[in-house]
Amino acid sequence: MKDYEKRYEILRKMLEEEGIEVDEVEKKLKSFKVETPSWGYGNSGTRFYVFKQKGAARNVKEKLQDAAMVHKLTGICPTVALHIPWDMYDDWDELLRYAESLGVRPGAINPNLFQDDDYKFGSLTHPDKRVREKAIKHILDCIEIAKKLGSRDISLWLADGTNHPGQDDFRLRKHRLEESLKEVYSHLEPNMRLLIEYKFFEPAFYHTDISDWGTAIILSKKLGDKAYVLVDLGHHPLGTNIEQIVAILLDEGKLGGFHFNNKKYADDDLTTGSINPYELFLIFNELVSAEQDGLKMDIAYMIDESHNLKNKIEEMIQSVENIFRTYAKALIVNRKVLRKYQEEQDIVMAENTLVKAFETDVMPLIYKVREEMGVPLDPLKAFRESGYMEKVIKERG
Ligand code: PSV
Ligand code: MN
Ligand code: MN
Repeated sequence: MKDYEKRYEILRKMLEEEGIEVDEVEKKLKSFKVETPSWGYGNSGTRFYVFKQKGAARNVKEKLQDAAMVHKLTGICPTVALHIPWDMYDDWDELLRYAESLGVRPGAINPNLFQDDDYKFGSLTHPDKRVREKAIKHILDCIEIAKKLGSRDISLWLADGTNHPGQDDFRLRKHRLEESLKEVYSHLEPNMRLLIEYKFFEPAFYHTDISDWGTAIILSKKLGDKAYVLVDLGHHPLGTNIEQIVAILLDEGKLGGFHFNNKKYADDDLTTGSINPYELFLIFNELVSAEQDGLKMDIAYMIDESHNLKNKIEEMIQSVENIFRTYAKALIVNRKVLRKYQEEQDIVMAENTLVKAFETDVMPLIYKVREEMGVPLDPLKAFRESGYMEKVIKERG
């Protein structure tokens, strides 16, 4: 890797000859940020079994430590999504100071409306007003926590749905949901945002109340300017064209955030970019295209993964790497040429323009950016050499 400068010069020249502004690409890469999830650092697994890992974070402070390590090595993960009550803490000011002392900050706050007997038949959609009020109260508590921590976004994923035809009335549930969300929305601070996450099934197996982006955008449009849609890459039926959904949400000004992961079958939460890297590229292609066309967008990039088999910190670094590299590839798409081919209906060359960027080895660009950011060129290698895991295994047991 030491000779990356030579590779960098060759790549830079090649891109410049194509008319790509390499300085601009590097600037974009340096300002890219992706949030990691606290729940990705603790022991978790499938409903079949949790394989406990030595040294896995046991509480919110340890999760912040691990997230800070990922940020230290990658330079692009300064915030950590928190999940309440999993990350409940009795002194938020102290926790905020602790996070800052590690070099990170709390990011999106994720209410938990699925681990409580009361939510068996729904939370914000529940037929019983008492349960709906309890769910609303929980989100309002999360808004208070967000205010204390200086977090802007509330990421809302609901498990609400039914398992059996006839179990409840779709439209009544929709009305209850809208009413509950309105109440929640009215408590957001002016700078805060509600990110509405959809998922087509699971844990509900017949219907889910917010099953798709259509439902999520309807809700966010009815609520107002502080409500956006959150796209989790694992939450669509197989074969769904996610990049098209992204394009439409961007065009409507309603894309608020991403939960990155990858799926093979359902909500597998596998390493981002590990199953279908080209799909990830096509998604970033839409994001970059919209940005370059001057669309107003403010997107919270977040990872939503929790791993049962791989070392959690290594896996997070691997995901961050895949995301960063794919973003770089989308940044070097020759958009002028692509537009020209599109206008001429030269389908083969239009497609090849995308494939060319996708197949370009952008690592020299990334090494250059990392060098200038003062982070290791190979974060995974640096992690393995750091002794961090050995240290926390000793400390945490
Ligand atoms: C459940 O599907 C889920 O993975 C959603 O994607 C949420 O974002 C996440 O859990 C945390 O609540
Ligand atoms: Mn998610
Ligand atoms: Mn999920």
